[in-house]
Amino acid sequence: MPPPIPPTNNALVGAAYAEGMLIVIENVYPNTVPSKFHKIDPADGTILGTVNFPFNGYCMGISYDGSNLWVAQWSPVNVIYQIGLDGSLISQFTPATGVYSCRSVNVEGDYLWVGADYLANDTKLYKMTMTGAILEEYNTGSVVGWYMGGEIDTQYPTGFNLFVVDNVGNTIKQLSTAGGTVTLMDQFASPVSASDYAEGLTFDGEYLWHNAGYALQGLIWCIDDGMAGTPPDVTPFLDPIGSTTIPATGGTLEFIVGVTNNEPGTVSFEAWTDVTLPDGSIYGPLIGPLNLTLTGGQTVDRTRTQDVPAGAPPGLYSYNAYAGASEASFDFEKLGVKDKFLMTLLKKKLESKKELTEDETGMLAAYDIPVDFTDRVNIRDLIEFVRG
Ligand SMILES: [Ca+2]
Ligand SMILES: [Ca+2]
Repeated sequence: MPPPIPPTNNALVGAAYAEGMLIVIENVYPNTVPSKFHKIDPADGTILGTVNFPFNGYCMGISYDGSNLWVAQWSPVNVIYQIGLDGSLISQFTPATGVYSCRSVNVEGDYLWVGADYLANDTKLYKMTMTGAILEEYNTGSVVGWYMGGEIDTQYPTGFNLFVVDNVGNTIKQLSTAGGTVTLMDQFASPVSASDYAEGLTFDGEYLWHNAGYALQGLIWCIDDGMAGTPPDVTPFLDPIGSTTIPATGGTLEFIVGVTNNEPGTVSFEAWTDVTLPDGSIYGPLIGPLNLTLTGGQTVDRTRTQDVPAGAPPGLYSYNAYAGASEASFDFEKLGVKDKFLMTLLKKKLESKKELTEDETGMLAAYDIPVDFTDRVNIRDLIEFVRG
């Protein structure tokens, strides 16, 4: 995707992802004027808007908390700001990190993970409250040489979800903050050329986005983080009401279709139904796809009917429901003209016999009392008898 092209002396730095837009900071030279950020359409690189910061100077890291942006200013002073997407100032604090200059700011829930640089290979990582109180502090010089941008990748579990750009070695690193130390989980080379600077990093819910300082290659990169999205834990169910055997002349299936959210929180997912035909091919979707949202533990169900026309081929079908990554189904059978013919053959065969076994007597008796021969279970034995 093409980036904005910064004028001479300006540079693109940190990146965030907010409301479907890629946010990229442009530091504006010199540091006595406001820098700005671009709102970029990730589909094609179109600049949707450009907003000045409500302060002067150079920034680096930026991250979105679901409502507002958090940005680290490192020159002429080191301040962490919370600002609106319209550039309005909401809050700010001066981090108590001494000679370590805060560069990489990354929101995780109600906390900030802040990477700070003093000298190359002399860096620190802090966990801070949103008012700047330092909760955890780690020496990370042996893990990250110089923090640039970063982001929390929410597809990875807490403690293993911080990705940062390291200017020393030009790499993107996945850090572990679990167990009271910061260690390197994984790393890969930044695609930014050595003559440029690997700068911003953000996460759109599925992929990482990464940009260069001077845009020398004319690209912003979308990078697979190696983690696929996990569908929500939901269970669809199907319960037929009444017969699941459809006469040769056609009929109607009636059933309850529903889904249970097994997760404690609200989830959204797609749900639909279809039918597997006797030849194995799929017909449908019949219901949906519907975009459903269920609260934690919620079950919804509906009674529905499905017409099966006379022209539907005879044989064994299954009616299927899908929700999230799960599936439920029940079998039903469409009888054909052949089945009627078998019944007639059977009756003739039985009537022509002089002596009948007990079973055969029972079968013939079945013709004198009303039996639901549209229920395939009632005729399966009879068919085998005729064939035998
Ligand atoms: Ca970021
Ligand atoms: Ca992913």
